[in-house]
Amino acid sequence: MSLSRTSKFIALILRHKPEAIGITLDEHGWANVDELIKGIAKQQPFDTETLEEIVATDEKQRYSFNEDKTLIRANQGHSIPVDVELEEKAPPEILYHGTGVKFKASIDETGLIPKTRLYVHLSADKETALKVGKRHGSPIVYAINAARMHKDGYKFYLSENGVWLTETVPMRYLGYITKDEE
Ligand code: HQG
Repeated sequence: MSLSRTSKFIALILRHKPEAIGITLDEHGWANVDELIKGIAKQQPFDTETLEEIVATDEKQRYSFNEDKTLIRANQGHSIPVDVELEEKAPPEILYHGTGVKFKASIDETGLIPKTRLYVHLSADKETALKVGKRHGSPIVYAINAARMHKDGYKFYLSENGVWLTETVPMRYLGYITKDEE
């Protein structure tokens, strides 16, 4: 299996489904590295070196080890309720959210909600948002008035790998960017 496919499998384990390899996460989202390696190795060839390579080279820097490399966790993206000790931070003026056109009608009614994840995921740049949107078919990008939300008391967090997170984005802070405005 390619490194990137294995990385996606690790994302599934560390964000959504540790039971897929019979392990558990602690309250801060940490998995035991030995257990993770043994669990994956039951299903495909896998060792410490491969894990270290994936953590170092993953294109979105999705994972972190603790200091002595006995524990590993995903930096963000969880659906299981863990506290990864996110840094609360004042956001830039504008943040972006890319999604599928097919969700537009629903979003325009209720604003952005986290669906299965713990947070709504936002990016500091339009290009990243557009890429995220394309995962859901024909994409659209929303611009979020993050500075105003923050002023109004909404909390923002910046994950270790640079993803901005917030619990919900009410409609009044959302603007839709058409292709022409890109
Ligand atoms: C949409 C990837 C209907 C929302 C990416 C999104 C990201 C609504 C979808 C990270 C809605 C959930 C997260 C509403 C929100 N009505 N649809 N009211 N509110 N939605 O996959 O943001 O490769 O959970 O727009 O790079 O697409 O996994 O979230 O389209 O950072 O590391 O509901 O996942 O990173 O989809 O992606 P997702 P997302 P990784």
